[in-house]
Amino acid sequence: MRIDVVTIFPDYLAALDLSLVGKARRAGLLDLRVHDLREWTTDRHRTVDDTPFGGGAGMVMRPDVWGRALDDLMLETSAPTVPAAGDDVARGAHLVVPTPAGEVFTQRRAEELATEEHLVLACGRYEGIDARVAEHYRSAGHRVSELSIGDYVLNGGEVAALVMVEAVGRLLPGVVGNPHSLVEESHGAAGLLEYPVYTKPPRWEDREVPEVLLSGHHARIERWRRDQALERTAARRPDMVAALDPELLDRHDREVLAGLGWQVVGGAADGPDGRRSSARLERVAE
Ligand code: JEE
Repeated sequence: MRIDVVTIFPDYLAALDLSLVGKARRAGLLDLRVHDLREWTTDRHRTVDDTPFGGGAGMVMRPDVWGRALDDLMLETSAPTVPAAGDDVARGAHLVVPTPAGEVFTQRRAEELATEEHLVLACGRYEGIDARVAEHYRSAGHRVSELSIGDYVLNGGEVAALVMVEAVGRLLPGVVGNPHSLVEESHGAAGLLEYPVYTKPPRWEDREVPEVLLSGHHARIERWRRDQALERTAARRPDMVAALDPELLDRHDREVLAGLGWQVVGGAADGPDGRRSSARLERVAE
């Protein structure tokens, strides 16, 4: 996979030389290039921003500078063709624009982006990038994703780009040494938080590792971990419990969740007018 990152702070992306992503680059699995947007300026002051039309605080990044940069980088691989309605052919690079106004970047989005041959990440600063840039590349037939890494405000797109490159990079074939870890993750993606993990020493600061983990009883360990995952998820992420598919819960799971105030409702002829409703988890009032 090739990833181009464009930013006015290329040094911010230096962390991508390290660790897993750095290893993937050295192994030739990831061709990652970081570019300084100012290389595409034409004036003496290397200006990338201007005042917002309509007024308001702050500055906005100019579309002409971004257009020169992205034309160079997005057309470098397969040229885009304006697709016919319903056409789904490859359209050159996929443009990713981190923005606080974007759709949320999730593991699913990371998995989708990991299937692309070429990503271009456009890191904005100030109040962001002139809105015509995303529109233009979309109408030119490129895939364009405006994505936010979460509900908090950053000063620019660089940290979000780091997050996205790391999340996508580790999904590339051959990057994570042990593909078993990725298989376990996609099980975890069945909708629960991870169970707690422990290592040596077995006693530390008067705290013991839970006895069951030292027992060697594989089935009991599995059940204990599942219970811990259910308890954690109920305590920390009730939204994830509500989104669980009850079909994937065994009787013991349901008992644990009932003890935490969650019950399975529906799934029988108990919808409005006696119609069958789909089963779901609901918090019971206490
Ligand atoms: C890209 C510039 C700074 C700060 C206006 C009005 C927005 C832009 N999860 C995420 N948080 N922040 C970003 C992100 C921030 C960026 C840029 C990404 C480019 N900035 C900036 C404030 C505002 N605010 C009130 O609502 C919030 C605009 C991001 C991602 N991905």
